[in-house]
Amino acid sequence: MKSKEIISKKTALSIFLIALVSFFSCTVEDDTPEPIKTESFKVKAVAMIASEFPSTEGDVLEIFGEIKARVTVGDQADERTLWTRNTSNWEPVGSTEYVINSEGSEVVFTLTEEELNDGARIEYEAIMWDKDPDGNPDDYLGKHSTSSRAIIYTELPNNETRGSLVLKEFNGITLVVRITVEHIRD
Ligand SMILES: [Ca+2]
Repeated sequence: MKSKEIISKKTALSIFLIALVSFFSCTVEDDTPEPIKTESFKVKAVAMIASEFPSTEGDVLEIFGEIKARVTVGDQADERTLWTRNTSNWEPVGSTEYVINSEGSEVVFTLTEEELNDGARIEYEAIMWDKDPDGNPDDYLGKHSTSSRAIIYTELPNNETRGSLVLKEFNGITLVVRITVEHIRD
């Protein structure tokens, strides 16, 4: 009788310990923070086209400069270069679309829900010149940038939003840079 009592006490103790352990493991699991909700955005430099340029320039402009994308959260900025050329590796851009599609021409930014609600912005910018092959100063075509609250892209009905940067600082030349911002949705 006594040994039976000891066994049942041991059993009771084991059950109690198991219950205690599972209680604490449940508590630990409950303490695990919720995964942070994020949204991702792809910014892509798509193409360039010279919508206006004098015939004295020939069939194409000799375009060089830089296209950049940037995400800002408060005073923090994450900037990426989508396209860059200099005076010696310019690209021919005329009245038919020059498709960019080069390495690095699209980048993905990921923002947390908190950053989106705190006013995170998506910006893109282009600065361009047309090379002068005769050794005269190159023609500065201008600099243009746009900036929008990133959360706007999550509220639009389409995943992809088209934008354009128009550079027309130099008289008689208009260069358009086409950009897309895609809100990556599941
Ligand atoms: Ca030129």
